[in-house]
Amino acid sequence: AKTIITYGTFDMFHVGHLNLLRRLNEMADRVIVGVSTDEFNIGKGKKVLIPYEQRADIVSAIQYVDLVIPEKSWEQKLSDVKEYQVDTFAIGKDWEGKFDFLSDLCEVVYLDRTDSISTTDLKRSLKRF
Ligand code: C2G
Repeated sequence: AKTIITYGTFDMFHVGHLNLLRRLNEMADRVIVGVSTDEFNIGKGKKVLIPYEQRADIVSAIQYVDLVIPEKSWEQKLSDVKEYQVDTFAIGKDWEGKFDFLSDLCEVVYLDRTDSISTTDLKRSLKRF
């Protein structure tokens, strides 16, 4: 059975996230998602609106997702791939090339993003209310 893993913040869950997770489910039998912890996002310089517990709860409820783990560091991808016998690592093309170091351990795939939606745009449009 094929296992695929991805990582992300998944703040203010939207169809861009959903489309990606649906794609992963089409590509593998088991889908694992590393949801970035609040602390890790500070390290990414990324402000999040929704706390980790709630972001992890929402991702866990998505039918395409089999397992949610916390993403606490950049390095954990190496041990996660081994621990969960991952066949493929996949992430959106905004990260193209950044995780090629994993290609010794598993297939590395960069997927098209969904256009015209992002948490940044959602936050900006919310400000207008
Ligand atoms: N995504 C997408 N289309 C969008 C927005 C996001 O396909 N319109 C994808 C991203 O490419 C990523 C996933 O949804 O694969 C999660 O996006 P983010 O929550 O923005 O992830 P990010 O904060 O970039 O964290 O170690 C990897 C990092 O944790 C990725």
